[in-house]
Amino acid sequence: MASADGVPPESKGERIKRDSRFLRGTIEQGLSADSPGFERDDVQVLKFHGVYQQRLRNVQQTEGPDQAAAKHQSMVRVRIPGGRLTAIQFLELVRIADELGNGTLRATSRQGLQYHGVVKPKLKALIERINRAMLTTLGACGDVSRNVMVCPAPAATPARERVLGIAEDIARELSPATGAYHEIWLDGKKAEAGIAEEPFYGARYLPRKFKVGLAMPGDNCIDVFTHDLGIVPVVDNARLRGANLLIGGGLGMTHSRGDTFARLGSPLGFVAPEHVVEAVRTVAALFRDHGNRADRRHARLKYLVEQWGVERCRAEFESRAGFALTQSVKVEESQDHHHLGRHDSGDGTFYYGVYLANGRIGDQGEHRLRSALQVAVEELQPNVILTPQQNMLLAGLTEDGIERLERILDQHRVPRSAAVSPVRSHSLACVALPTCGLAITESERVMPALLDEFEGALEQLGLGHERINLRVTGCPNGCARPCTAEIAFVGRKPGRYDIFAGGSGTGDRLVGLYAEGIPLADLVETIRPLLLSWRDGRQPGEPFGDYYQRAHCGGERRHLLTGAETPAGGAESSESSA
Ligand code: SRM
Ligand code: SF4
Repeated sequence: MASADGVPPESKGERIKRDSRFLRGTIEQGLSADSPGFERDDVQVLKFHGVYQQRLRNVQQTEGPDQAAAKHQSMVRVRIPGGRLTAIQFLELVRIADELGNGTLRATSRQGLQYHGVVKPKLKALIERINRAMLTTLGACGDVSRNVMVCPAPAATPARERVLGIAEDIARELSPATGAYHEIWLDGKKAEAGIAEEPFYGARYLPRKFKVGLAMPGDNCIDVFTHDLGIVPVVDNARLRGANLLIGGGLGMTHSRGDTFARLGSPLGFVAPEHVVEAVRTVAALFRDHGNRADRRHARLKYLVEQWGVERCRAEFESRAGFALTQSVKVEESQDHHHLGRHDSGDGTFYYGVYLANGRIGDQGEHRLRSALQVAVEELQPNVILTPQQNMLLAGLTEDGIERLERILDQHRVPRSAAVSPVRSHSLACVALPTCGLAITESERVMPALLDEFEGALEQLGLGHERINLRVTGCPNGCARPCTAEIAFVGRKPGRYDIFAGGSGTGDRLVGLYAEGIPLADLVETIRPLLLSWRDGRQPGEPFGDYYQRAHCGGERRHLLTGAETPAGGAESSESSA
């Protein structure tokens, strides 16, 4: 509702940002105070610094200081454009987890890394150490441009190198510029009054998070349609000719709000390579100036794109950018490669994708993944690249290096990637309980058992060799991108999930609701008849998601949560000319 002067009221989040003095708030005072946690407004501001104050949920609360730690601990997210790390950086990040976190690292679905269980007295040292490793947590969360994703396959062609360079430029260009981060965590000099601290973002930053991802030709492992701005490079003779832009993707929904929805990016147009960074900046500026600042549930770019329509988005874009958009160029269909196992990088070296099981890097009994990675990275000094599927590539290896790596994995009881089933290697689960404050159900912790059961069902049906991508989340916010999966289980009520189906390996189609409120123990049994009907009714080579759409949806598209017809243009697949 607009106020008397016609200006829409701003949400509480907007007020907190504006009053925070470019992300300072009272964080510095909070750090030295005796209390185990931070002030309420600072908790919001801290997100821009990559820090989420959390409490451990669904665990027996302990006594004394441990109880305070369980109630006030932090998740800290490292922003790593394209997921690229040196061996030295990776080894230091692991050491930091041991010394200042809970001993694990979590590779995320956007090629970042998270620490969990960081208590306030260790927070500053942890962030300082991350920065000393030439990495940052600034802008890993908050209403800014988030970690820029890029297909992780090592760059061995001029086009790939160029795309990588563009991703780094976008990340640099849209990083918050405030001096607050240095002041608070790195004892930097206090900013002088009157300096324009955020020339691009301004005092209120963006209305909400803004996500950019760059695919590679033929490879959609980054799920390019799900980003606020998806970039699809167009390559001719190994050279980058330009890029198609997809605007307005996003997956977050709220169960109780039928007017929230998942949306795939719509083709905006084609730009030359030298214009890509400016194009991203222009779209971010449109979002900054016109996004909804009154209702955070509607503050993502996708709602502005819905409201304006793509034609108006194009017109507004061109009125600001110093160049015109041309028509999107037809490109080859892209698949969601997981990059696991051994691959030739094309430059005389090899890379190997290690399966991390929902991104959690830790030692568990005999299965010593973290130790295996430490030994391998120490000895082989590879480049380390995190993937959008929460896995990790070790790159720049010789053939002997690959063999040595496989032996190290065996010694630590870590499965070689070839031994991981197609279903498991394409699966994703979000963090959820016990740390995520928004989780309704379990996800990461139940995924291994769910996958065992799912694989068992596929085996029994003679489908054990088939690949289906299964994604699980503890709520409808979409952190493991369930809305583009072939099958998704999404937390609905404690212990119960909605089942969705019908996404595709090419990522250009949203799922539909198949069953509601199914208990965890019944999920696989509920989906079994569908697997059976696919086995018996599919056309030769027809993937599960395509079969489901053809046989069960008849092309109809419904709101993912309410079952109502989707708004015009919303929750629709985009043209394949992306
Ligand atoms: Fe997410 C909020 C974890 C990728 C959509 N996400 C959260 C928070 C911070 C919970 C919170 O706000 O209190 C979760 C922290 C859990 C924890 O304890 O660690 C969280 N999101 C994650 C990660 C770690 C999931 C994972 O298992 O890997 C991913 C971190 C990526 C990174 O490195 O930056 C992660 N989140 C995503 C994605 C997937 C993507 O970006 O490719 C999405 C869907 C795409 C999108 O943004 O539309 C996603 N997360 C959300 C949303 C819904 C936003 C919306 O538009 O409504 C929330 C809720 C919010 O922001 O209020 C959310
Ligand atoms: Fe938490 Fe929901 Fe994201 Fe899972 S999808 S990490 S439960 S916000």
